[in-house]
Amino acid sequence: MKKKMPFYKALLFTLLSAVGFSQEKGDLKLWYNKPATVWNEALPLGNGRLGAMVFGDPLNEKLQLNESTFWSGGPSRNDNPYGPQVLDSIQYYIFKGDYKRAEILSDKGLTAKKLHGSMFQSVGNLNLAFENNQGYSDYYRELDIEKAIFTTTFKVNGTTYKREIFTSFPENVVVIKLTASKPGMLSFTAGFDGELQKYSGAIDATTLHMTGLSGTHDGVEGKVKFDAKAKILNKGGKTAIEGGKIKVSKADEVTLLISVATNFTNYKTLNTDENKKSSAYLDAAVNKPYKKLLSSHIAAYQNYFNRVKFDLGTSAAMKLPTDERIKNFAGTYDPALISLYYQFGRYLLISSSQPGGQPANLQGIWNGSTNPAWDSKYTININTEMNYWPAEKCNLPEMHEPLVELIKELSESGRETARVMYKSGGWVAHHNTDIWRISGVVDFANAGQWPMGGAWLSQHLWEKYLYNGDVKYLESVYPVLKSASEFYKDFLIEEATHKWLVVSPSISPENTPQNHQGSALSAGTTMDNQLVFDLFTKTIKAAQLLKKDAALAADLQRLTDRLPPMQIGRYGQLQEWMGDWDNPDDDHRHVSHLYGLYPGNQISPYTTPQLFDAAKTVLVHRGDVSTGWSMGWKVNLWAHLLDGNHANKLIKDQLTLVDPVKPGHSGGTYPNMFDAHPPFQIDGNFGCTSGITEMLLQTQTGAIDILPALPDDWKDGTISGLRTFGGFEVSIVWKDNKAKQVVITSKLGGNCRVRLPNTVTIKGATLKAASGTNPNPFFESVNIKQPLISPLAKINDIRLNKTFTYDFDTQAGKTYVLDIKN
Ligand code: FUC
Repeated sequence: MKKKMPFYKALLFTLLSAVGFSQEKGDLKLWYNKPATVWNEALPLGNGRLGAMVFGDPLNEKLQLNESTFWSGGPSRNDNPYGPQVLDSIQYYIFKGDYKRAEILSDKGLTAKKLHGSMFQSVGNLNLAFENNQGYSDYYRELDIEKAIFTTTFKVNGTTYKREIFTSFPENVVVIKLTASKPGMLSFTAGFDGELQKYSGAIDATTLHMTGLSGTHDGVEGKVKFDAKAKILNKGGKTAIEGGKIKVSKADEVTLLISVATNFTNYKTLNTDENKKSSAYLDAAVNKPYKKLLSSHIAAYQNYFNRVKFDLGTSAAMKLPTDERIKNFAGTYDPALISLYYQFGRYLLISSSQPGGQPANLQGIWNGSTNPAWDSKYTININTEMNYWPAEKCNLPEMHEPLVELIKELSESGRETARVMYKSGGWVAHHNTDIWRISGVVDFANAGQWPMGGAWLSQHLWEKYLYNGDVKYLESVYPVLKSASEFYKDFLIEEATHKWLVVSPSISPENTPQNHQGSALSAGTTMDNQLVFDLFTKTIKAAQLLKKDAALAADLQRLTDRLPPMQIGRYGQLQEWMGDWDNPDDDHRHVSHLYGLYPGNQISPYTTPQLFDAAKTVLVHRGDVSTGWSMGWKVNLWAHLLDGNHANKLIKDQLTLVDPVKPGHSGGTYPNMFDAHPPFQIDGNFGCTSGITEMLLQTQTGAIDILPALPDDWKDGTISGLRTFGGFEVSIVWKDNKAKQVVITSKLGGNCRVRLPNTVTIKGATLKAASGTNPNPFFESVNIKQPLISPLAKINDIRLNKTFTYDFDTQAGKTYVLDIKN
């Protein structure tokens, strides 16, 4: 039976048509008129466990394959046991201002002596070498992100060829369908290859087989085994084994299924039978008709993808291939490229992070190398967190689950690290982790001596609760939150001047203050203080909600009151460090002290106007163009500074075409829409998707803030299906830069507070002018009762005076339509 469209969707639809919107077909495709010749032109497919980069070359098709658990090494740890012997001295030298000595000692006694993180590695490639495709014409290649399908078509001597490829979500195999417009035209040789292969050959005339072993790295022996199989299902023609490959001759149509599995069971155990596992996936898929494989894949994908629709309008620029659109973007009006890039971010998260699997790493799940940049692991001083900024608000909460699991596991290994390295309770992690959940200090002190990874990751645990309101969920993560707080309860140390409690030794990721002996080590950096403040505050709230640990909560409150305040320095800037050491010419990519502005909510124009102004000064000093992820972060930050035009400027910087072979130094976007750090790093994609959402809807300032940072260029638009704290789902239609209608569905009931630039009317509820704190407990108003030092900044009230804030009571399951009056 066909389901009736809910009334609010019908209403939204009518309104959209009235204001002239129609999501044109083709909006949600990346497409090209030539095959990929290099990796950053190839197009990504993924189902959370398998990743495939598809090149679409008519002569030599290549699928570069990844499996999310294929990492170098094996279960291992990297704690430096000399920590307790050096810790007191390091803290002493830092307080004395002898930073260099502290750094040297830190590298000796705290930095890992082996294993600076394992590498996520490529399994290898499936290659299809075609015999008759020379001189092809009418070439077309696309990635349809509405269906998660790659297609290429071309013609050779009057025959049209088509390849359709996807990584099936329900079946866990890669599916390739080759067709030709005339019978008997498909002749090719299929074979696997891979740098880490142990064996590659054919089991029989329709089954390819490759096995391999992960690399030995940083003194840890490679112990992850993979098993890859490809089954060839041909209609017509014949197949034969030829030199370890399979030759297909004169087939009418061919379906290939690729299965890859490893012996990984969990971060401590490698005892899965990879051969059996890869065969099981293959055997289950082999008997299903292609049409079924296709439809079940699309349905599973769309279950996530279709929840959010975004339309900024269309323009003639869309008629060009995607790489040319990126190249032209700065100088053309191409709003649909922004919505495409936005939805591509959602596509990438669905494709690289599925419940029950590994979280998206530095490259999501796509890595063509066996020795990738920064090991393609998890950098948790910004990058991993950024990957998950879009998850909840862009209506992909299930995609957040692998990160929650990683945090739980990291809290287990991190407990040992806290004990061995610092003789502290609770758990700690530093700036990197990997599939083995290492939690020690990697690289060198100036980058790695940052005992805050656990504090930042833990914010995700609490924030998920603010969206889902699920007390059972909160109970399941509470021990991790509590234990993260327990670490700092033991580790904080009093500094002599103000008697503040500070984290030491630490750094402000990965920046070095001027005149600091070239050392980054210090105590009480602003970001650390903000993170500990948030961690303690959230742990206290969770404990109260769950009616647990009253004594601990009281302790944490006492400690919170003694944390250093945020400070405004001599240039009117928010200080990055405890001392006024900032350099206004510093354009470092990390803007760690702005954590408090976003993703934190300690700085806002409504409650902390001086800090808001000081944060803006920092961002102006740092400048715009930087690495990909840094620009992605700045989109969010300018959105929280309520400056949509500046945020839009950053989107333009991010959507600058980067040469896939010679990328240069600044960040941007590769032809395949992957973010360029450079090199490729996926955080920039996710950061920018998050930032675009924050321009249209914010939820962290005690209210649902509608169109808080709409750029002048985004005159008309619509977005639907966004989620906010308190379990609300929000759709917004705007015209001539003004909100026209807001539709809010409540999942949990309770007070709904909206802030809008216009007055509104509502049906089915009574609007009241809002005053005081939002009574809805999921909307946090952060109370930073901390003294400001030298408050030079002026009060900035740019939005407060121009908005209207309403409260109305909601019932769970009901939808409310707010019509804008003017
Ligand atoms: C952090 C950043 C780098 C890079 C790396 C993976 O160290 O400072 O820019 O993104 O992570």
